[in-house]
Amino acid sequence: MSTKSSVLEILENNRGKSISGEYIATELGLSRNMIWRAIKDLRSEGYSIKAITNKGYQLETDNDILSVEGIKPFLSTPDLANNIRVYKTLDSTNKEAKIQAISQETLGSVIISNEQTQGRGRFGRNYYSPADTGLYMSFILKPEALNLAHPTTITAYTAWRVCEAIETLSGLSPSIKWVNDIYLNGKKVAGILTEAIADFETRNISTLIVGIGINVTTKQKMFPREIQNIAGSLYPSGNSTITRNQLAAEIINRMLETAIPKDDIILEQYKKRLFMLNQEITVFQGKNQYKAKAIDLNNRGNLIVQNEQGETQELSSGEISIK
Ligand code: BT5
Repeated sequence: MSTKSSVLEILENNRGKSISGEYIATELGLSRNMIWRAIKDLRSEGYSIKAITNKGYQLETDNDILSVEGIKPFLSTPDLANNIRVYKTLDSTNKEAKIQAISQETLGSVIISNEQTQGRGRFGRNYYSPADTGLYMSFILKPEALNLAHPTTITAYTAWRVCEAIETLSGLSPSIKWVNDIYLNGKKVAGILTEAIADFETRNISTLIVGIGINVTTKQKMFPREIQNIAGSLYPSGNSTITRNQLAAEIINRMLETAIPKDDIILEQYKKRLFMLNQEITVFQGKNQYKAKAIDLNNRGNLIVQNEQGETQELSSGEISIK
């Protein structure tokens, strides 16, 4: 661990409190001068650290820079931090997760980025991922460790857990649009992209990559014109009561919980937050589209709809939009 990282860990653990340079130096077995240099480096990276005479250094509470050190104090088990990698910028955390999964076969790893230059949605669509105002993370998961009857339930599981993390920290009440969108006040504030790495010989899924993108403090006018009417964020004013490190930790604690509940519990929690049941929707499937009513969710997480002729259909993927 570098000096800078060790100093940051102490400051993050004592966020908002003053810690003397002498204490930090003794704790790390380093000189006060080395601590001062680390503080200088951290400041140049954007951390606001107050130096108070006779009291020491204080990391101010409004710092919202993503880091492993900043996530760690909020983890249910500090060891989870060993599985987390945080980047300033990546093309896509899902892409990086795939590369790391293939090269290292890591289990339960989490890739997080402050920005994505080529954030991806489903069907090759883009996910707008500006720096500093969003949280972009991908989990590398092994299906056998998850013990899910249907691997497709992982998207529902993630949507539930992300909503729950947001609810717990912020008191906001997000809801879910089948299959992978999280909404707040009629705007999409988060999306989930689940991808699988399959074994060519056995055709079994060897690894699941679950990507989550959350707009945390992105202001409405920041979104590109084409998604102005669709996208929103948890704190559209830009003033957040939570940090992205806290939110990341809250999601990691839930996603990497040792005992994942059975599929029926996952779907019950997912369905509770689904906002489209009993509503008229338009189903888009490839080039076709038709009007229908969303009736129910089955035990695989498929959406049951009834078309205008009264026939019911089971949608396992494809696109739906609400009229
Ligand atoms: C999704 O796809 O919503 C999945 C998004 C997953 C993003 C995460 S970020 C971490 C990880 N790494 C990645 O590269 N991806 C994952 P989909 O349901 O296809 O929705 C895409 C559509 O959402 C776009 O066509 C836009 O209409 C809209 N959109 C794009 N960016 C958005 C944003 N930031 N917020 C809300 N809506 C957005």
